[in-house]
Amino acid sequence: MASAAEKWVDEQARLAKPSRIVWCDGSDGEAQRLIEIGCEEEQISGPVFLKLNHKLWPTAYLHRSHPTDVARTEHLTFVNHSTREASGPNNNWMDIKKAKALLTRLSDGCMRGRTMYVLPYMMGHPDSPYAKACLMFTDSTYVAVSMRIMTRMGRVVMDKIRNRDDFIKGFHSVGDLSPDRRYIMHFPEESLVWSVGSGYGGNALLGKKCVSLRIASYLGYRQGWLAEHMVVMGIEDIRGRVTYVTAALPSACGKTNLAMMESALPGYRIWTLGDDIAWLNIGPDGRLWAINPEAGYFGVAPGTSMKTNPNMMGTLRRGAFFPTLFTNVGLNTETNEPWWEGLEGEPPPQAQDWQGRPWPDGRGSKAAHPNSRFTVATINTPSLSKEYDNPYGVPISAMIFGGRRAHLIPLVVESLSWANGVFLGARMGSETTAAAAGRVGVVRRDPMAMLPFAGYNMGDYFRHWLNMGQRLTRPPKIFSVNWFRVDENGKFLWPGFGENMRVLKWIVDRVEGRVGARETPAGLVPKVEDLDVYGLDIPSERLARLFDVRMKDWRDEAADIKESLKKYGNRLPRELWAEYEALEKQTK
Ligand code: GTP
Ligand code: SPV
Ligand code: MN
Repeated sequence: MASAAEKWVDEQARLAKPSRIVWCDGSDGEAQRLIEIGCEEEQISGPVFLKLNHKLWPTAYLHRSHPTDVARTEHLTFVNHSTREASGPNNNWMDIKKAKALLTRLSDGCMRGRTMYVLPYMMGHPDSPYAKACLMFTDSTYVAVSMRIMTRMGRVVMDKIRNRDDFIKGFHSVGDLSPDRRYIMHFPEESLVWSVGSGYGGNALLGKKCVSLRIASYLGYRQGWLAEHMVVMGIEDIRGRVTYVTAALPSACGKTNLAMMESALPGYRIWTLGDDIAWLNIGPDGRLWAINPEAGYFGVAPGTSMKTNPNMMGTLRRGAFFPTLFTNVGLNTETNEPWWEGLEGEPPPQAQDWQGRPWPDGRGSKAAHPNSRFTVATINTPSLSKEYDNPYGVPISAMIFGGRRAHLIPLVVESLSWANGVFLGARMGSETTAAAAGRVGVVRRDPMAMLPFAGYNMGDYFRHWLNMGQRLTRPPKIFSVNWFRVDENGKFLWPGFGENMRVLKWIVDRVEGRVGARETPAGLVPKVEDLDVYGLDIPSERLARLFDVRMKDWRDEAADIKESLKKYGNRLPRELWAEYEALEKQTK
């Protein structure tokens, strides 16, 4: 008898009408074959995969996506619960029947002449009680290969879902790649993602934002856990003790860099577990335990160098796990190497830009798209934590929220309590980046860095956070950070990257109760003597500006926070209004 998985795939294949169906097993040989197919497969600007210089970048291939398909498209992303209320003002919503009729029309025959790759994959380690079995299919060779890097894919998953039907389902087709016929739709009540018309990143690698955040956050809401847009990492101190923390920052705001930072503070180091997504469960000990459900990085290329992120450069050049992909970076045509803005060394004299056009073009255009990325397996990481594969994850002592704010927000702030910490996360704002289509550099509220990713009403999500706190007998402390404050010339006040360890050290010291703090309307900040700036060339006046709290600016900030919270109406927990009112009072 056919399993629920086989039945579902058959049914969808009758709609999509592929010429071939291939069930993938996640093996090395299969990855090799898929790469070979992609190297022969023509698309607009050359083949799907272009082999790069394997002497210098073992296992690396270049992929160019369609020029109109280079970032997540939030305006075309929908979360469809039975009622609009359940999806909330934070999501686009369409009536389920209408949405399915639309998708059915767009999907009818969408795979004609193409291969349907069926991908059984696991988010989380297969032995983890917190992991989820998933099944998606796609007509994109690029997506099939990327999913093998980003998730644990293969036979073990088929064994898990053979006799059950509670796996998370994903339908993906590039369609005709037209933005007019592009929809990334979620049906959380039936754990289904249906994505048509995009082959890029978070729109198409369904295990990532669609499943591990939008679908999973709703599962977490129902089942009592959290799915978050967070780094998971260990901070080892001079005594050799490791403190595990998570950090949520919006897209392209520094998670990957933080997750594998090379410490500028001697005696301290970072152990990497994950750079984008954390699933957090309450352990029998009353602590919060984090796993990274992913198995790869889909990281921002521009700005990545031996200076900013040597661990990532090591990961990319190691090539132990086959293959590594670069998407929409430039190509040094002399040496056949990938190139992007911010990589060390002189720009190549002879190159192609991310669309395959001759570069430099004399007009100062960038070689790499600002949201160009690499896809590489986590196990290649030199700074990989030995707990990476631990099915139970790691116990979390601190959670950090962050944003990209040129003004106002101090370098680091500690909250006063769990509810105050939830408010700290809920009021985060950040300047928009190239990770999503649309304007760049405008401040928007992005609660917990989850605005584009919460798979249900954000008001209910805040309530769920507060409830989680009540169930935790040993809750983590909650902090916020901002690496991006600038001076009057627009220059960053804080050096960032490896120097961020100085801030993490203070956070660990607070967790351990080793240092005090100073109270401000923004929250608790370090006392001047407690932030370790030994060996850092920064004038004390500049340092003080990182903690400047100006009442007038905070009054404007409070007003903006109020507007953003009002959107959630009576779904906003009373406790958060109380927190807001306390803030407002302090800025008077
Ligand atoms: P997503 O993959 O989109 O979720 O992004 P991310 O949060 O992982 O961001 P990532 O670490 O890739 O960094 C994005 C950009 O921020 C890069 O251009 C980095 O160079 C820059 N960046 C990261 N950390 C710092 C920092 O401490 N200071 C400054 N000034 N820039 C940083
Ligand atoms: C993000 O935008 O937060 C990313 C890249 O991590 S994507 O996979 O496109 O979502
Ligand atoms: Mn992300």
